[in-house]
Amino acid sequence: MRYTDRKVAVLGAGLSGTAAAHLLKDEGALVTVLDSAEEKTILRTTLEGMRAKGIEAICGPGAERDAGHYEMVVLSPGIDPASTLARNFSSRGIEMLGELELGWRSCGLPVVAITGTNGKTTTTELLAQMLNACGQKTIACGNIGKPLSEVAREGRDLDVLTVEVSSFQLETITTFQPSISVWLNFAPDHLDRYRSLGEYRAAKLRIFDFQTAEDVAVLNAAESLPPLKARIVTFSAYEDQADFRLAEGAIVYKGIPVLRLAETKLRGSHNIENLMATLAVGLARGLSFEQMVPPLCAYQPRPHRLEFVRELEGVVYINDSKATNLHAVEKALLAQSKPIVLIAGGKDKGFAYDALRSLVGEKVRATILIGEMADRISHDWEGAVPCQVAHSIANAVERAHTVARPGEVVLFSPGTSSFDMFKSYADRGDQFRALVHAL
Ligand code: UMA
Repeated sequence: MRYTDRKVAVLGAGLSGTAAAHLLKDEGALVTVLDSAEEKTILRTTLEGMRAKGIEAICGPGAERDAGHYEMVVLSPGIDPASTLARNFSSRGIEMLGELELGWRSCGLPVVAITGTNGKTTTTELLAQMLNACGQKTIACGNIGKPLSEVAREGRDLDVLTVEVSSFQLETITTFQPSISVWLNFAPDHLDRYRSLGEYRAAKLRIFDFQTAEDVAVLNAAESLPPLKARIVTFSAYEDQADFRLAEGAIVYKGIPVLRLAETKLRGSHNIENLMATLAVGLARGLSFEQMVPPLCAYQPRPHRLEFVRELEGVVYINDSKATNLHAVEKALLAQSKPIVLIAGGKDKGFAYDALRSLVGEKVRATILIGEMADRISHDWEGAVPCQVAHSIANAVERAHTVARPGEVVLFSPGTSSFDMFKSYADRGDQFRALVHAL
């Protein structure tokens, strides 16, 4: 057991911290979980489960004491390495690992890692479903919701791991080497964690750091990336020189159409690129297009991503609650052919909405704004489109219903995270859907 008798602190009692703590305990470590939140705010079953296994858990202000007592520390992705909790350890020179790195070291399986500001979850799911259907046993894990440490503990019989990776997870890797890395796209996000866009991008670029010439990098051809050691395969819905490109309603590889878009259930150019990246990974893993196309055509998009909710009085209602940054809203707006009544807004993540001003002016007939950002967005878009501020999601849906005319679409694409008013983007999307059904 590789961590026998090592005194390890795990920071964070969420999904990652809990999985890491159990893995380390199984590997013989003396584990303490530290979480800055008060004990009553943490899932009781989580704490009971850990304590029953002999894992100590310290919550609240006590979590920030006695860091010198530990030999190693494991960080949950949501905890900023610059936070007081994390700096208590790094300032003492204590070895620090991210949860992704910990899980990777114990998995012993090849990894396909997928990053990008948008489309990570769809591509991860699409790829996992396709690989399994083609006989390559895999599981979708990582940022999608199943920490690598949990996968490592389960010890399943798998051929490869399909891992969604976030910039937060990549910040703390030290050996993580995907045999295939996918870079879907890059756009402003998480400016509440990073001091600049460059810092966010640098964290994401770490996905390539430990790859060698034996590995593959699947890249969006429209992105300019630094020189990489891995073998490069490119895709793009816009660039003609890409290995996977778009022509006459089909994805084309080396001049040959391999997938007709009308046969898939995914819509929008961002989803075409997600499909291209998936095909590129499959090809790199030795699959033929004949094998890959049927499962890709069978894939049903997840809820909250341009999800059709209903048509009422000639108005189509779409739930795109997963749009937690402006790039995602841009894609959602571009995917619509009808005039739009847009519901947007939410938590202040540190960016302004003025980047969307001209596109909104072109495609949106009216906006209803919610949450912390409502007044600022209204200011950013003043003169481009009529804006109303709603005091709740129910009020926003009512207003949209009143404003929208037959032949238009009500698009709920917030453009930022949900935590000012909801538990998660899923909770936000579920509430929107229920309110629309109740109209
Ligand atoms: N905490 C502290 N001190 C702090 C900050 C947080 O103690 O300074 C504690 C909190 O009280 C909480 C715990 O840390 O108890 C939460 O840790 P966490 O935020 O890492 O959450 P997890 O439940 O472990 O979820 C994480 C990912 N969350 C983030 O990166 C913010 C999940 O991605 C991921 O699914 C999960 O690990 C499993 O791998 C979510 C996400 O929003 C979906 N990701 C971002 C995104 O996709 O944009 C990156």
